[in-house]
Amino acid sequence: MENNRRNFIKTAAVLGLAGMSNPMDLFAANPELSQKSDIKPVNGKYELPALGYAYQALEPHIDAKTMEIHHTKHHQAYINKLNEALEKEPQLKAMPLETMLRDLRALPDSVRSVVRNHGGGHWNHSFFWTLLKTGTKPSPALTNMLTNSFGTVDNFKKEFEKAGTGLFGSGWVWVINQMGTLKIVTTPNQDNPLMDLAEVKGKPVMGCDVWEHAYYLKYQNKRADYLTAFWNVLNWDQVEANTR
Ligand code: MN3
Repeated sequence: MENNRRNFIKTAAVLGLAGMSNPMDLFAANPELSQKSDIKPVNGKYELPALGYAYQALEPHIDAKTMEIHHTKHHQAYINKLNEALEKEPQLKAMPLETMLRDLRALPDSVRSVVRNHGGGHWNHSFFWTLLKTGTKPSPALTNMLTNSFGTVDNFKKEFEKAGTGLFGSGWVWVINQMGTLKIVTTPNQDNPLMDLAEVKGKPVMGCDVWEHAYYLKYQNKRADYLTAFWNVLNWDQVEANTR
């Protein structure tokens, strides 16, 4: 099943590169793919998604200034670089972002590393913003899943924080769903577990940005404190939705 899916994506990518008139027809033929791949250019350009909440909504755990700079400067910059690169390979604009990330090896050399770094940055941040909200807690069903995978919810948090503080340099900590078992993985830079180039692949259920730009204004070098505070702003309802 997974092989068929990969081959399909590869075929789609190659056809897209060959200048097929409407590569979207291929995605329309595969509802699973089109449903999951909803980050697409609008009029040929990827756009900054709205947060759906105010910059100050996560205070005091994540400060408004950090959120504003992170969203309007850092995230926007990934989008700008991605758009700029796709001008060289405009046929790729018809392909959802996630499809490109899942098959980076099939992309032309001229854009592969930009799509990996800046397309990855766009996907990761778009995902991250949906995971932030104060005042939620794990439902009994999610608690069960976490308990089955990590022993206790507290132990899950401990393991997640340990992975985040242990990651050298800039990157992301993720939870992926492997056949109902949740697993913590890290990726460097703007890589993510969807990518064919990732060491451990899987569908992200949650992720936390541990680049310094995500926390430096408030926490300076104390990444561990940022990770502890993260639990106050994690949207557990969205995490549960992502396990389905
Ligand atoms: Mn970031």
